[in-house]
Amino acid sequence: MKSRLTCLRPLPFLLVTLLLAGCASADKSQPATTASMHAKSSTTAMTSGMQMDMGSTTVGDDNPPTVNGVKPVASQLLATSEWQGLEIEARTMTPAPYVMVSDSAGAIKETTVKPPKGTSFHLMIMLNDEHTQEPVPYASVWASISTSAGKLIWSGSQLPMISAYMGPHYGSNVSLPGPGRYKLKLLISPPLGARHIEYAHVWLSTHTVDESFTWNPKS
Ligand SMILES: [Cu+2]
Repeated sequence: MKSRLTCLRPLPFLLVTLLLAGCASADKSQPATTASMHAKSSTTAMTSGMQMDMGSTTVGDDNPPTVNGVKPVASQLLATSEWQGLEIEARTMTPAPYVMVSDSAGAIKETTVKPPKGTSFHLMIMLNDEHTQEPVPYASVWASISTSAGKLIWSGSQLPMISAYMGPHYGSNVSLPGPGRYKLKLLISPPLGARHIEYAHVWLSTHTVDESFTWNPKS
């Protein structure tokens, strides 16, 4: 499990389809077009109210930058796993809008996707090289959540997303029926495309993660 902050990491790659992740809260008081690198911001607005098995991590910088008028918010660790040197983290944060960026005949278009009413949290799957802590892109992640009795509650492909504060990850907004114990299943498919040889011979099959977590939102 990585110990460093999950915010303020560099974005070392560009996704072909960029998803500007809604992994922070919009601060209407900040100018929308200004990256106020030392603007007043707070990371104490922990609004998700979730109680997870493995503790929580808050963004620890007392004066983090505000990027494009958006402040960081805390995320909570849901579960961790490891696969051939790949650190797998499931995290949650307050549901937030995100922007789908598409290329339609050369015209780049942004479409804002708001979380549906009743969304429980934004689920983020982080894949990081456990040695370098660099995010591993170009994989695909499918997530499903079931009750402890095995009834499927939610299932979906995780979107490749980027966030100034959370870094590249695979995410979606998730609705649960209420507090309780749930099972989380992840199917992680190999990162496709070219690799430098240090990543030869790893992550060549579909990997399954089975974890459990407790969701206990405060009213
Ligand atoms: Cu996200």
